[in-house]
Order: sequence, then C-alpha cells, then structure tokens
Amino acid sequence: MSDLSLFAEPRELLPFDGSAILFNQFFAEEFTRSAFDYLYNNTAWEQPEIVMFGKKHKQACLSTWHSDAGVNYVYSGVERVAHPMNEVLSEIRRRCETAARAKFNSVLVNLYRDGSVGMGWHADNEAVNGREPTIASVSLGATRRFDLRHRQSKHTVKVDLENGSLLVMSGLSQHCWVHQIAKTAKPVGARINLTFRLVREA
Ligand SMILES: O=C(O)CCC(=O)C(=O)O
Ligand SMILES: [Mn+2]
Repeated sequence: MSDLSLFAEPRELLPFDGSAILFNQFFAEEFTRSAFDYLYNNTAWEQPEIVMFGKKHKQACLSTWHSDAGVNYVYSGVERVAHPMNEVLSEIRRRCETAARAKFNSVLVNLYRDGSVGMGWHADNEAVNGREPTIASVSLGATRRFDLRHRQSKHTVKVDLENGSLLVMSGLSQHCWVHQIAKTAKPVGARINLTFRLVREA
C-alpha cells in the first residue's frame, strides 16, 4: 500500500465510549475550493448572542443554521432560526450520508475567521439531536486542531482537521466526550465547518 492511500484510510479516533471516524481528503481539493468560496460569499452570516453563566455574549463564530425540516435549533440559550438548504450544502450532505450511512436534515455552518476564533468545550447533546446522534463534520479552508476529552477519565484526543476532511461522530460520543476547537496564536486563515445532523421536530 502506498503512503498516499494510507492517508485516505478512515481512522477511529476514540479508544472507547463512542466513535469518531476521520476521513482525510474526503472531498477533492477543487471541490473544497469552490464550496468554500460559495459558502463564504453567499451565506447570510449571523453572530448570535449566547448565554454563559447567566451572561449574554456574542458568539465569536459567525454561523447559520439550515434545515429542510424547518426545525429551529436551541442551544446555550439561543434559538437559531432555520434557513433552507442550498445546492452546495445539499451536495455535501449527500456525500456525507453515504459515508456515514445516516440521514441528515439540518446543518450548522460555522465560520472561524482566524485563529482568534474558537469554540469552547461542549457536546452536541441537546434533545433535538436525539439519543446517540450521528453527526457528520466537514472542514473547509484552514487546518484547525480539534480536541475530544472523555468526561470521566479526562483522556484527551487531539487531531488536525484539514481542508476536505470528514469526521463522523456517533454512538456514545456526545454523551461521554466533549469537544472543542481551541484558539491559536499561530497565523491561520479562515475555516468553514459544517456539522450535519438529523434533528427531530418537537
Ligand atoms: O468546527 C468544528 O470542527 C466543530 C464545530 C462544533 O463542534 C459544532 O458546531 O458543534
Ligand atoms: Mn459540536
């Protein structure tokens, strides 16, 4: 087997209590470039105010929520109003559904403008995601480090999420682990992350 094909092999990141499978170079470079440009320029980015420790803060990440089930998404005291999917999101979703062997009806689109923007420790464990959700996370643009930490043992897994990668989290991963994108002082460009989910109407 050549070195190149080794890179393309999906890799399980979690040693126990759930699954997080990383597919590097899942999307071809040409596709990622046009998808990034389209989403960067055509998304009506929002900067929601979240509630942390009883105080309102503007979330550092710009983002939008798209759902063809029309389901609004509530987390950290904020309600994200559902926008329709567009063609680029639908195409990426189709490819994720095949790899993840799961269905998705919604996606949270996040823009990390540079290294000063991160996302703190959390799990995607809101009831609207359902029990043991499968979540497909696509990275476009700059590489950023992604950390997973086991809630009990504090075992930590650190991995670079590169342009064109797909990370499929499932099973107990949202119950037993938390995850983050740490801020970095290194000069990094913009990154767009898409997390596809299957949410249920209330
Ligand atoms: O940007 C990432 O890779 C993670 C995003 C995330 O955890 C989320 O949107 O819930
Ligand atoms: Mn998350």
